Amino acid sequence: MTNSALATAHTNVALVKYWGKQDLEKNIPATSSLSMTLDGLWTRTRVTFDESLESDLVLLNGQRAEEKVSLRVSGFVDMVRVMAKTNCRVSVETENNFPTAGGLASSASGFAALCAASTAAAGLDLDLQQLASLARQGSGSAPRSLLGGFVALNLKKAESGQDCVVQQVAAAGHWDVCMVIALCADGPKKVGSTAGMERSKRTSPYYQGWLDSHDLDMQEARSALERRDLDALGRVAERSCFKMHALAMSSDPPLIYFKGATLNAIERVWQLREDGLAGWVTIDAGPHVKVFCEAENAKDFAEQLAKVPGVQKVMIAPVGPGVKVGQ
Ligand code: 2P0
Repeated sequence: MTNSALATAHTNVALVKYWGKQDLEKNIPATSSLSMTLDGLWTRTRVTFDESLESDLVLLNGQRAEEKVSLRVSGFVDMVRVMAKTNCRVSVETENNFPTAGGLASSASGFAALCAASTAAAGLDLDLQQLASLARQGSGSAPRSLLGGFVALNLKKAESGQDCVVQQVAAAGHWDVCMVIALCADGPKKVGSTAGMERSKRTSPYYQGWLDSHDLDMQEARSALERRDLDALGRVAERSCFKMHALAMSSDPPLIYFKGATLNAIERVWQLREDGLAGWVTIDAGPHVKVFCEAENAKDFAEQLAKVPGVQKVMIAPVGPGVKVGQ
């Protein structure tokens, strides 16, 4: 078996969000989702099966990962070991070129890269949907980072025998758009996505409304994407984002991922839009504001957001590529 492989996966940002699981154990989302893969923000992971190791060794950005992270990585590699019929321990060296666990989808690119590298290192030859199913068990947003461009993770009916299927809805070249990312705080979030989703599912009175209104968001987003209709897709993306945060805020106890700078940035984007600069906000389970806009307007948004009180750094991410595997 090939015993070492390197994979690079880019992060993605959902335009139609996933929030809530229908099956916690298998990590099956309760809704479909639609994302854009981001260029310039990536995780690069080398997995090496090593007979001389007595336990898995996980390095994150050159440092021994904390136990919680190591256990999650080992748990994931256990699934690969079962498939490859091996007990061999691994070293996992992983590097993110952006802040980890702060609402910038590090788990999406992280588990996409880990999935691709560990299966390649184990000599497994999996098709895209098999990889997606495995990646999803690491993180619900990870299958979307296997592909470039605009990507849907579609739930399937139980009788189809598949849980969900990943699909490239449009390639990166389909549309010259960007996400302008305004970093609005430092450090990891206090409540992770899985815990937040479960809390919303259990306690938010709006959870059923979220499920009931989700298909329409997916349909409208797909159609707007096909037509390259920025207004229409931006509008769906904003409403999906704020529905998701309304679920978080209406949970018991409430969950607020926003910081003061988040609200300042939202206000600035909306003001700029009123003044004729077209861009729409989306925010994940963290404080950072991402603005979806035409590539030609990205610099203007970046300059404006850099002046917003509390915004620490601004990045521009065009549409990015899918996962790449090497030796
Ligand atoms: C998304 N998020 O669709 C949504 C929107 C954050 C907000 O998927 O529990 O780390 O590991 O499946 O993938 C982030 O959650 O969650 C996420 P798990 P994940 O992008």
